[in-house]
Amino acid sequence: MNEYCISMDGKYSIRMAAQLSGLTPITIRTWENRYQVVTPERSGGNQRLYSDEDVKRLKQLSRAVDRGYKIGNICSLPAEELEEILLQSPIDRKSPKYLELSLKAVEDLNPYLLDEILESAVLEMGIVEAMEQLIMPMMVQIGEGWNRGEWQIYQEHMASELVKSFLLRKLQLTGKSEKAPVAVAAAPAGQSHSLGAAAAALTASIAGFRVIYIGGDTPAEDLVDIVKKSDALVLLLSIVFPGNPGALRRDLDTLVKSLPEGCRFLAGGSSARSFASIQSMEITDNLTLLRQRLQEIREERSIEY
Ligand code: B12
Repeated sequence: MNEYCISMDGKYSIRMAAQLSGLTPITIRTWENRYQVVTPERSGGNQRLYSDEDVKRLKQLSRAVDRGYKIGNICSLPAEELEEILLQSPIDRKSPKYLELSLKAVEDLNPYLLDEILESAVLEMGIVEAMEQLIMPMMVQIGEGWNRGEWQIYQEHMASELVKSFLLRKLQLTGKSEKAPVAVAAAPAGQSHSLGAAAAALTASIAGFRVIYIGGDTPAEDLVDIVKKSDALVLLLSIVFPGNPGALRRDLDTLVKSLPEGCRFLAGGSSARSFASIQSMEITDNLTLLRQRLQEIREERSIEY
């Protein structure tokens, strides 16, 4: 087992437990030694192995500490009492200003801190809300700042790469079921803006789809091919940048004509509305609506079968 892997019997390494609970491995070890918050099993090689229950407990404690409670005061509370505390504590009692903190981490070129801030935001807000209210607005603000000459291109690059790896890491952790309907997520030819596609991919995964994330710059004919090969129920196309609008319109026409009849074609991204006249391409303006729409599509499909 390597440090990130889940063991054969569904147990997590300390790295994975840290990632899932929003803590660091050092904090987990300290809490175990000082307060016996969990007692993980050990592998043959004496590595810690955490169960789902252990991770759940760590996550609860982490959320309570985020709200200002001292670990020493809450470590022995039963799960129900902890949940009570979490429900009663206003979410923003000690709520960090995530957007400001994230922008500062980008300004300071600190990808490790940015990653930690995004993890905390996801734990507190949920992944779709964190993408919608923090991660994508942060990217838009960086773009605007760069346009005004206030940010350097390398700051935008660092943020884009970190966000992309963050979203794809989360995607790997969700929606792997072989039986789930398939969604393909991409950005069209000539478009290297792939973060919207990654965000749409993760949203689909949360909505119960098995997602094939392709990324940016994907020709229409290839997308048709991928959809057919994977028997996808949904194609998600992210149109963030108009690029060459004539060529893009031709690609969208190709998709509408050539996608298999059962495949739903959903588009989004800040330039998607310019192509609203295209029939059979459904535009969804944000990720919350996308999640709802995808859940409806899944339900419709299970009624058909
Ligand atoms: C990061 C970035 C890049 C990175 C992309 C890295 C990557 N892997 O994605 C790089 C450096 C490659 C890049 C390149 C360029 N970029 Co750029 N880039 C950006 C930036 C800062 C963020 C883009 C982003 O991810 N935004 C977040 C998106 C996803 O938000 P959104 O579109 O509002 O989408 C929301 C919803 O619509 C929804 N959504 C998104 N996709 C989907 C899909 C579905 C199916 C659904 C339902 C919903 C959905 O999710 C979001 C949250 O609600 C933007 C700034 C901005 N304002 O966005 C500029 C921006 C888009 N880029 C711009 C430009 C000009 C370029 C370049 C031409 C620069 C150059 N001279 O080379 C090139 C073009 C490259 C190309 N051919 O594509 C301009 C576009 C201006 C315009 N509208 O004409 C912008 C707006 C910057 C600016 N203010 O000038 N860029």
